[in-house]
Parts: sequence; structure tokens; C-alpha cells
Amino acid sequence: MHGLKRLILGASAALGPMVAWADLSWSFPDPVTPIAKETLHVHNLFMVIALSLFFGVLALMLYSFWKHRKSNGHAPATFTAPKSRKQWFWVLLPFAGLLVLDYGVFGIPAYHAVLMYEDTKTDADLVVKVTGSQWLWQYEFPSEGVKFSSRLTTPREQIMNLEPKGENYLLEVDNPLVLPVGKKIRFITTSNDVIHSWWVPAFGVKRDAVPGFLREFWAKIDKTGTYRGQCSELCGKEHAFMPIVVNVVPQAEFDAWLKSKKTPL
Ligand SMILES: [Cu+2]
Repeated sequence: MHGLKRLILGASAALGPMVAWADLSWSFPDPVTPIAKETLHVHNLFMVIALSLFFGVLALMLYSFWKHRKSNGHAPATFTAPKSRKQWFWVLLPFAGLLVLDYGVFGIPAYHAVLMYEDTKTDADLVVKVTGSQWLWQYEFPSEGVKFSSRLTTPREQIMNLEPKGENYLLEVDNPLVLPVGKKIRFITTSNDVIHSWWVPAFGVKRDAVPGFLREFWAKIDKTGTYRGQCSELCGKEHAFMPIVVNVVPQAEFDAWLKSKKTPL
């Protein structure tokens, strides 16, 4: 069989099952905030461009190897550097192309996404303070005087493999954070002890909770539902056991929940 043909057949045999296996649970969760949508868009754009470049260059190289092979009468070149204008042009063209890609095609959307991520100062409808603690999360609505903690409820038996694991294994808590849908929420995060990190993938936000510092991020969640996340900064032996659960509900339901949290039991 011909070398190139064999190579193409081999590559498609290797990639074919991968495409069939590409199950969406390996992909990103559905984005529900402007930041999550923006970062997913940026990711997809970059991937398409980077993969096209990769396969384009690879195809050009393979074609060149095959076309200029020794058995076809080709001898190695003797020059060591470009000399003519035409050679310099072909040397500098990819370099210029990469500069445009990096600073323009990739740089501008990436810059826009970072600016958006940091836009916490203006027009927030609600402020939530998130405090990481070994090994639970504390949530506070400072202007409402509401404060509570949120702990893992997965039974130890499931963790020790004595019982079958539940549907939301290690992603379930006693007191989920409740937030209103469609409102700009400003989060302020800090920690009581070591560095933790508050991360809900569907919101597209992940921010370290650093002791002695206040850090910020924001989310405007478009869809009601239950969203789950985890501490994503190694914070000690129970790092895996401090999940995040957020119930996003309509404003009226949120108001009722907040009122019930204010009432002393
Ligand atoms: Cu932690």
C-alpha cells in the first residue's frame, strides 16, 4: 500500500471511534451566565482556529515530505538561511500571521472576557459574601442580616464504599445558597483559614477565597434550577467534601426564602 494512503487510513481509523465516543457529558455544562457564555464562545473560537492551523500545517508538512522524498530523486538542500526577498517573505509571513492571531483574533475576545469578568463595581442588585472554611461554605447577605453555613450531606457510608453512591454524590448540602434569577449578583469572597476556591462551572466563575483579602466576582443567572460546584483549591484533608449547591429561583420565591432565613427559629 502507498505510504500516504496508509497514513490517512491509519489516522481515520484512530480518529473515527473518538468522534463516535464524543459524548457531550465530557463537554462544558450549559452556560447560564453572560460570563459562562462568553468564555465558552472564546474557547470554541480558539479551538477551531488552533485545530485548523494544526491540521493545515501538518497536512502541508506531510505533503512536503512525500512530494520531496529521496526515492523521487530529491537531494537535501544546501542553504542554511533565507537569502532572496521571496524566501524572506515566506519566513516572515507565518510570524506576522501569528502576531495578528495572538493579539487580534485571540487577544481582543480574551481581553473582552477578562474585562467582563472583573466588572463587579456597578449596578449589582444583590451582594452575597462567601466565606470558605475548613471544610464548609458560609453565605451572608450583608444588607439583609442573613448568614448561614452550608455543609456536605453525603453519608460517610457512601464515601467509605459501604453503600451505593447517590445521584449527587459529594455534590449535596444541607443549606443550599438560594439566588434570584435574572439579577446581577455581586459576590465577595474571603476565607477563615486557608485558601479555598468557589467554583460553579455553569456560572463560568471560579475565584479563590483568600484569608485576609476580599475578592469579587459576579453572576447574572438566566435560568432557574439547581447548580452544583466544588471547592477547587486544595485546602486540607476534607477538600473534596465542601461542595457548593445553588438554587436559582424566581424573585418572589427568593424573597420568601430570605424572609424565612431572617426569622429566628
Ligand atoms: Cu476548600
